[in-house]
Amino acid sequence: MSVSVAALNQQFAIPNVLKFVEAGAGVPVIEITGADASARIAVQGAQVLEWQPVGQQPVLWVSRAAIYQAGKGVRGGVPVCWPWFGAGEAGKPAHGFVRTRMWQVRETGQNAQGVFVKLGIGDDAETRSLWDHAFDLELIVVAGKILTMELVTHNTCVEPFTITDALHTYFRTGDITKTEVLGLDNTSYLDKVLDFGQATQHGAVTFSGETDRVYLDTQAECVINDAELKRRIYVAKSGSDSTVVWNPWTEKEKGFADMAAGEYRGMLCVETCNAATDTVTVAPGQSHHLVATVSVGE
Ligand code: TA6
Repeated sequence: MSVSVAALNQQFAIPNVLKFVEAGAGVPVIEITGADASARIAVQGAQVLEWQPVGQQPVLWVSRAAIYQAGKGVRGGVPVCWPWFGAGEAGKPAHGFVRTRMWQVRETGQNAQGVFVKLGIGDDAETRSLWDHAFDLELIVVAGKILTMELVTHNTCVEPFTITDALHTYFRTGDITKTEVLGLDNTSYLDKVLDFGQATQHGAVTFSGETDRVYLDTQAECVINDAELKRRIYVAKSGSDSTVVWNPWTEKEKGFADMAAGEYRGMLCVETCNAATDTVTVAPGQSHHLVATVSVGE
């Protein structure tokens, strides 16, 4: 059940700081203009779309061909992948089912770190037909000088369940061929481009073709070194044992109707997750917190 933008503004708007707009039919988006940063968050999928600290260029990437429609995730920003990362079982959606569903707005406000929004979603007959567990899932976003995203899985049923999950963050870069990702040196990874063959990272991750790697058993902060824009993006994390690095390059880009030709050169994903063998089992009544903390520096 979707709530109107007018009703959302009535209950959750913050004058001159936070408002709801319609980005497409049935696609309400939160627009934040805080003292330290601006941001946009789609209520559908609890998908952070944009974050731009004052004085910085936009940090997240969204395709200029992105499609804003009910039931479809936006190409870019931070899709929430849950309760599985990657291809599901046959007939089930890739990256789980919460990124295309309408979440509830639960709270908005301001604190010392910035403007915060809490969104939530629970199980229903449709989700149980895809994944037969009771749950409550929350995303808490704080947009300020730093962007913090916390995905909280609550197990509200009587048996444990096991998930994989991701904050699938798309970052803007000046030129992917002049970009490197630091922090994964000597880390084992599964290379999706080579049929998930196992390999070890040596030095920085650089890009000269399709890159799709699941780095395992790593809690490291990653640094995106953007030589073109002369900036570094720091991606710290907790509650995450995997990091995925992805760029579709030219061929895969062609396969996305919601990605324009050549856009691969200006983006990359560094995803904060628990993927592949890095699964998370949540006991009844317990919770799991997946946190990504993004900042920008020289
Ligand atoms: O995280 C990398 C990846 O799994 C790629 O293999 C590619 O499928 C990408 O996610 C985007 O997936 P999507 O379902 O959003 O098109």
